[in-house]
Amino acid sequence: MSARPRVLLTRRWTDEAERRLASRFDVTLNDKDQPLDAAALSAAVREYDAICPTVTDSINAAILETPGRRVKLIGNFGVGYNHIDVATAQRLGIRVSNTPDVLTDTTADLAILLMLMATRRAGEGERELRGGKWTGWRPTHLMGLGLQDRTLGLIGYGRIAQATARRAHHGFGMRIVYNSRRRVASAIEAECNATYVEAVEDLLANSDVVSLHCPGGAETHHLIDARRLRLMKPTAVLVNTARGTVVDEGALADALASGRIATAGLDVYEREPVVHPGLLALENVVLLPHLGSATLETRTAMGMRVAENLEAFFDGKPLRDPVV
Ligand code: 8YV
Repeated sequence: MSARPRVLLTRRWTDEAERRLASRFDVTLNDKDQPLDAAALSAAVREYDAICPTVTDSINAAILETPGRRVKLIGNFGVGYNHIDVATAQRLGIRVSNTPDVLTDTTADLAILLMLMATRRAGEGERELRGGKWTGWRPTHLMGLGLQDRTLGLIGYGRIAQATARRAHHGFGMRIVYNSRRRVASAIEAECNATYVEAVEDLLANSDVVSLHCPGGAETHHLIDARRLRLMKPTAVLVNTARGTVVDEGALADALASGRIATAGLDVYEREPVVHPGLLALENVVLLPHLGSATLETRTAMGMRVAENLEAFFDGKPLRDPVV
């Protein structure tokens, strides 16, 4: 048996990140880059000292409780860890780490991209042009909504929301309001002149753009449902770079189809990679395939951050990014 800890990467990573892991550990790569099924994840729990999953792996209680368990650390590739049953991991003494910070700016950029694409009808325009349906310039063609002096309402005000607020406020002149479990320090509010709104309902009613930045999981499941969508302005835009489960997709498709809200920009879905057919049928929604952190440098940095956590753990040092 190898003296080096056995580590499984459940998906392919960037070359540089895979090389770093392989230089220190006995690494198994997923050559086909297909999501692992429950049987393969259970086998991994028995066979590896550390598993490095992504959002496409459901590390639930049944997987973690696999008899004959060898795994000691789940080094998640990503900041969000709603696909891992961390309470069960904690109970079993399995450590869990994640990759905060390194994807903050990249994901905030994507929130802004969705905001601009949705408000300026970029997807509609490109489909029209590529479909050979563009008849030429005219004053009333595909008119959108400008962001200057509009109000951006952020739900959740962690790292990514704050980075989005900085771009929107200092770059586009937007007013910033936010709702989160806890009000942030006044120095953080001052950076973007952000106003805390205690009730989600008030934020929805008063925002031109609503951008979601809360974690996924049971607590935020369908936080945006039919009732709350009805509170939004008919001209409003909903942006989701957080987790698909935060929004009731069926209710959102209805709200967009009936014009109860104007448009939406989505990067995440309730049942990825399946997208609600009601959304696919609409022109007034921008749909991206979970690209929030998808730049070469960020995906490498995420892999390096997982490596730092694994190295610390197997050197007997504190985890850099402990979840539990
Ligand atoms: C990742 C993300 O690409 O880090 C997260 O929480 O949503 C994405 O940026 C993906 O989740 C990796 O597992």
